[in-house]
Amino acid sequence: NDPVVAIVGVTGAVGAEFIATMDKRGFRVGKLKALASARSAGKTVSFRGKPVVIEELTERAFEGVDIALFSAGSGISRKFAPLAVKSGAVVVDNSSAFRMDPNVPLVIPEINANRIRDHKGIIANPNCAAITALVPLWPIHQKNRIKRVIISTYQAASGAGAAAMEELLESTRANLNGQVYTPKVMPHPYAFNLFNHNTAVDPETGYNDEETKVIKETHKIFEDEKIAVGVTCVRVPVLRAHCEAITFECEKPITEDQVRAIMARAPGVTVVDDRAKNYFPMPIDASGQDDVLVGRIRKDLSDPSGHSISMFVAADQLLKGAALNAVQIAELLPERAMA
Ligand code: 11C
Repeated sequence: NDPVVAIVGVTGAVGAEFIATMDKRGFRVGKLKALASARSAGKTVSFRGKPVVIEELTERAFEGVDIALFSAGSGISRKFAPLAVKSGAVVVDNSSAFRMDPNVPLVIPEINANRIRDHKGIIANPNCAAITALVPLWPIHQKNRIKRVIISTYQAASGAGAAAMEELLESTRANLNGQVYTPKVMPHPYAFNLFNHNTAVDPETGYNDEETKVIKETHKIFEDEKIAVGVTCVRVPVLRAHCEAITFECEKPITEDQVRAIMARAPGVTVVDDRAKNYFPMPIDASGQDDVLVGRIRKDLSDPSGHSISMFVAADQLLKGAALNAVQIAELLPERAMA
């Protein structure tokens, strides 16, 4: 018997990608339960060519569910994930609700798939800005420990959900038509602009929540509390796929050729690094792709000791940053093998 799979937040941008990713990867599903708020109950989503009626997310919605994929925000996860576990389901949660819980594995399969077996019902999917940086950094860290990394993000609208994507389109149209557009989703005008990531800024440290997540999640996933992480997270007017400028310093000297060779073999990475054509990772190329695109691999000239490298990466925030990573985790669940 194939597992009964529930998707919580099926009408969201990640929810739609859960369905597409399971379909694309041939993920075996006995029955799909499409769960969302009462507002969407009764509507349908299409899965493998058949309509599935959306049900309201309630406390009893998880009866008979084997695997539950959550992407409906931290509040929903905090309330309903424990209920799903109580009903016997294994939860793969996209929110930040349980990521730092020591009893919850925080998993990027290319890095720490072995942690999945430690789960006690919930496995957390990391933040997308963290996934995008860590997939390429991990194989380098394995060969030559990274002591320090500085990450600057260029984050797309998709990270803030379908409504933010719509706001980017609408406000751009309004701008081009000479109309005034009042932001509804984002805290600032989005068209032809960029701004500090739209999460709360800690009044003491000046860091926004997204930056704090990247720092903490790097330590947990790499199981290395000592790696120094500096990060600046910025929202840019791109529809889909995050980019990041990354500079890292290793314990031993490292050359760009060594990094290029490691990247060429790294799981989940495609090298896009053509200096002659000035062709490097772009969100438009990363969109719809599973891999993190890595390029602009070059010596960090600010470190004459030869221990530091800079690079530029792009990854589809809705896929590797969210739905794909979660489905990859679900594929490795023993519950699935037994079902
Ligand atoms: C963004 N990375 O682009 C966020 C979205 O911690 O899961 C996901 C937030 C999270 O805004």
